[in-house]
Amino acid sequence: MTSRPVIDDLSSFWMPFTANRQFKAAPRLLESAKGMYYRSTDGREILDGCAGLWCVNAGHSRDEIVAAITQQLSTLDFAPTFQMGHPLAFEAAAKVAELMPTGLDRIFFTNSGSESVDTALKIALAYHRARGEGQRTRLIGRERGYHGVGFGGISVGGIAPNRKTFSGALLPAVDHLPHTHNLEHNAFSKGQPAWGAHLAEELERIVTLHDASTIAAVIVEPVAGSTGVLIPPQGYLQKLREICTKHGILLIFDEVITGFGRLGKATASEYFGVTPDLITLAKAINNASIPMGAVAASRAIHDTVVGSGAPGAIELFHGYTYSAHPAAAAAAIATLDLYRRDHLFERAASLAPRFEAAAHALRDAKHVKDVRNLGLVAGIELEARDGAPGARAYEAFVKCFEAGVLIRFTGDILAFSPPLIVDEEQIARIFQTVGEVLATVQ
Ligand code: PXG
Ligand code: PLP
Repeated sequence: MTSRPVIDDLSSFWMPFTANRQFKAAPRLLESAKGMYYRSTDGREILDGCAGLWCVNAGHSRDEIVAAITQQLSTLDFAPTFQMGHPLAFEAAAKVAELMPTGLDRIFFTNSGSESVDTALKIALAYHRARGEGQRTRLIGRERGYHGVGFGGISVGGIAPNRKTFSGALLPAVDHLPHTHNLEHNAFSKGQPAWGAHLAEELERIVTLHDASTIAAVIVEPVAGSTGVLIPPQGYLQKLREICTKHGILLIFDEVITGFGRLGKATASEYFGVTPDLITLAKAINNASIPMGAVAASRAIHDTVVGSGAPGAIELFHGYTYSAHPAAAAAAIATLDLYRRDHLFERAASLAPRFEAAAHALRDAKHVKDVRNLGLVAGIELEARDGAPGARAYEAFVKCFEAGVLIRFTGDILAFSPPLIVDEEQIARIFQTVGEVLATVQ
């Protein structure tokens, strides 16, 4: 393959969630990808240990998805979905609905996880208002939660640096549950930790403080990804569900990362056997090939909101120009067919024990203070370097990239979430590389 000359002016692109000056001084550029591998502009193959950004679950540049998008763009490039429609929007919604827990089969399309979160929060408020409980406006998130970067998402989110600069402009009526991370009790847990279900009872304390009649919804990631892979303690999500039901509070699972096979089932809701009222989705919904997100709503929520409008009136004043964009919808249909045809969720489930063993083999590696995992996601937490939090994980990330393996890091936590097509040899190589790299990290 011939490489294009590397662009020498990197100044115009203001990069997201990036140390721009540091990056531009020593850039890492990817120019193509196929299956499990990226290729960098310096011609090296990079094994993808994190499915891009937890999103390319079927592996890169899959022919079936590329063909569906190409065909769609030359047939119908764009069509409005405000007071108009196109068939693929309805077909894609039906296919997503099929994979959702029973009853969550009404699908609202967005273009990203952040938009899905804002959409779900707005649907929650609209639902309560349609039922005559418009005073239920308070939203409950969780410390260390990541719900994207919209004002709604950072308000219910719990990652301090994402909030600090904007703290004067966050949504006014928000509270947060405590996070569940505790290495004293749970270090090196395989799968769900035994300790911590009682932390869900903090929701009762918040309900007592504000009164249930003021609370619209609780939003959590069933497995927290972005903050560094926090696995829910056994029984925790069940308890959250019980308390929400008891008080008429909607439960939203943010499944932007866990949706579409990451835990070996279509959703984390299915994996844990806990059904929320709303699920936010994005990323792997169409293998990240075209921006797309969605909210799956229970039929009760949908019917209440849609049933409340006067005949001929718009029921929900919300939507995006690109909601159910034809190319994104075509990509979603092709992707969901591919997941099914190749049994990729089952594959993830059957690889999970091997993945767990390979991750936990690093428990005695230099700097490691925790290893945790579920399905095809794992986190390895490092001791922070004195006075330089995050520096050690950054060094590990750069050295892994140089050694031909792409991983994620956040703070001093390394995160792993390979495409579900990963094989056992590739799993071994990912963690072996990390072990070798950690031995050389300061
Ligand atoms: N909710 C959750 C649970 C997410 O993980 C979003 C919302 C926002 O999605 P968008 O599409 O607006 O980015 C996310 C996104 C990482 C990382 O490795 C995680 C995400 C995005 C980019 C990087 O920490 N999660
Ligand atoms: N800003 C302006 C001026 C617009 O006209 C629109 C949409 O028409 C938007 C923002 C929202 O864009 P989108 O629908 O892509 O979210």
